[in-house]
Amino acid sequence: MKVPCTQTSTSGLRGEYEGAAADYSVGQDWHAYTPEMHERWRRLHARQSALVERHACRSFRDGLARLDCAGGIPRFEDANAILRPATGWRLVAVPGFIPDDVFFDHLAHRRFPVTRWIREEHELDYLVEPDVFHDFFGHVPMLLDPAIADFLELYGKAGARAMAMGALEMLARLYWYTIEFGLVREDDVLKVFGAGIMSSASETLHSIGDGQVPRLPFEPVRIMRTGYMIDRFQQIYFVLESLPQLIGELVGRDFGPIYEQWRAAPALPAGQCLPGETLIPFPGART
Ligand code: HBI
Ligand code: FE
Repeated sequence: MKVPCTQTSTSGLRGEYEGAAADYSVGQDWHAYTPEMHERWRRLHARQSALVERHACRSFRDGLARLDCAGGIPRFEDANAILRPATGWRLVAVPGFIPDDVFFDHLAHRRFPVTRWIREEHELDYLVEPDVFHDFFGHVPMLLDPAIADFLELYGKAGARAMAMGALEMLARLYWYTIEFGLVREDDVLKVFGAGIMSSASETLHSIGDGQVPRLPFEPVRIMRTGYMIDRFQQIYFVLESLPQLIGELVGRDFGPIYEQWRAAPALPAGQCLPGETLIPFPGART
């Protein structure tokens, strides 16, 4: 089933939205977490850290170590004491998925919205909505990387214009294939930096270990044209040569003409390569 890639209303979502502020922020209410919830976090953390050790990029591993959050669901204010002096970012608790414009405004001001609820026992590997494990474990370590910190602010600032130009989907794809499902090459080895991969054990192994799935070099316009699905493994991945490449190729670039050229065009199917495209070689690939 194909699921639309941007959510415009909070109805049908799991969080408790009543009582949230106009910017959708809420208190984390850390004391409301039960011992079972903390235990679930510890298990998720233990399982993912083992994979991270082998497959995550250096920045993610360093960031995760600095956050020291193996023992239970972390207090956002403790993370803020580390984030703020490092890259100027701050976490705000939210009830779950929030409207695009509100999400962009937070990012534009270096505030990262983190969902406060934790997934249920039967959905340990992957769920479609973000929960505290995805948002915190997947995203927050990368907020300590200066290139990602700058990219996310830029993304937030680009949001209003993309919406005004009817090109939100194009911008959302850029986020999806980098911040959520991005790979980076380090010492000629494929490493993971996307939060959507990092918070799913099976997608971690698929993204770097599957010999069949196409992997293309990072190219912003190609990405903005590429569709995606939110409820299955990705059918294509894009690979950065370094994290600073993300910001290097986008700062100062005018997205307006790109939006105008492509916004009415149908999305390229995710699994399909274009003539002349060269795949990133995969060591174990069968041809
Ligand atoms: N809200 N909490 C939360 N997390 C997201 O990743 C998120 C969101 N609202 C909008 C959104 N993402 C995307 O649709 C935009 O990046 C386009
Ligand atoms: Fe996410």
